[in-house]
Amino acid sequence: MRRAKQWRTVLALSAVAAGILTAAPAATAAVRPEAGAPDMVAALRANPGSHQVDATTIELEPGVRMSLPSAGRAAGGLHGCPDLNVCLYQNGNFGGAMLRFWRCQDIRLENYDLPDGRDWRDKTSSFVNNQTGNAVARLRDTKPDGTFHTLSSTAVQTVADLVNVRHPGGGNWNEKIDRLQVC
Ligand SMILES: [Ca+2]
Repeated sequence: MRRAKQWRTVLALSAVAAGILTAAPAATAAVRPEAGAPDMVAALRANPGSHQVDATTIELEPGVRMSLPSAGRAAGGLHGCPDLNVCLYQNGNFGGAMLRFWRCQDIRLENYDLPDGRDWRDKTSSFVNNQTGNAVARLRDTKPDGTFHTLSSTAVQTVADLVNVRHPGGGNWNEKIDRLQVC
């Protein structure tokens, strides 16, 4: 009688131990990956081949980076535009997403996408030319027939709202830039 009772107790303890052992791996496997900012995840997905540089910036290709809207972005440079860069902003007053360039090259903005998946063509509302040595950036509005208008910017220049810049083809330069000769 006594022996049978002891046996039942051993079985019960074994069951508890087994429960602990099987529960332990489940607990360690439940570590959750740190979730990225939704805009960051979307920006990386919209630009295949890009990679994250810091909490608010991705590199699209060498010489081309995009910063996401963020309160901390304006901490450095000129409106967040680092030295030697040309920076295009989605919104007026240097707001929204920012696309920046620091190599002399001819850029087609259709090659880069905003976090929402739309490309950057005709999306710029303000810009900063933070290059040096009076470097000239040429911002262009091209037509399907190959003709284009050019807005030349000599460093250092900031334009807070392209609505205020007259376009030679009529109206203003807001949301018309589709190509850029950086320098
Ligand atoms: Ca255009």
